[in-house]
Amino acid sequence: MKLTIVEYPDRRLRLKSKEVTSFNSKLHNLLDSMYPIMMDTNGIGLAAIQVAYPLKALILNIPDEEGEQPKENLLEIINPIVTLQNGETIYQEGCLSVPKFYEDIKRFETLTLNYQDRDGNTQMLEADGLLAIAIQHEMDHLEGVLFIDKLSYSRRKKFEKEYKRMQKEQKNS
Ligand code: QAP
Ligand code: CO
Repeated sequence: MKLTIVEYPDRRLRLKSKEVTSFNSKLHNLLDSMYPIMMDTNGIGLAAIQVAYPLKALILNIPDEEGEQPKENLLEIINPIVTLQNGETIYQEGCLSVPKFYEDIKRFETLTLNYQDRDGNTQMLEADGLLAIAIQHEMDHLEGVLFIDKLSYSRRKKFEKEYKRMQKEQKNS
């Protein structure tokens, strides 16, 4: 399956993703195709809507202590539901759909999640650190929310300015 990353300001990023109901080869094909595009673009997380599929599916591959992302660490999360969330943490986030822009975002520090794996089996996950942050970022995509939506008015203006500047630079080259 040939996939491309949907980039801001594409309206598809605003769609609300639908529950996955069929855990069939089509879903497996989509998940299998999301992994290489995430790795090729230096991502750590990718939601299906970022490759134009409005489904409640996301993948995560958080770098380990050595900064490596072995495929064994790949998490595939379908139909996630947060059951517990605690604390506060701030991290400088980015997004494959909003390239080259990074800003501090406040999130919950720890999370407990129920979700399904690619075979439809129910799983539970307790997350903290970068994994907890990444899950919240990717789950926002399922609701059509981008990290730039969480910026203060002045930071959002800063983003708009930088975005317009990058558009002009791309036109001139
Ligand atoms: C979401 O983001 C995330 O601008 C995943 O030029 C971000 O993988 C979770 C990326 C921060 C937790 C903390 C962004 C790659 C990758 C860019 C990503 C870029 C190239 C973003
Ligand atoms: Co993102």
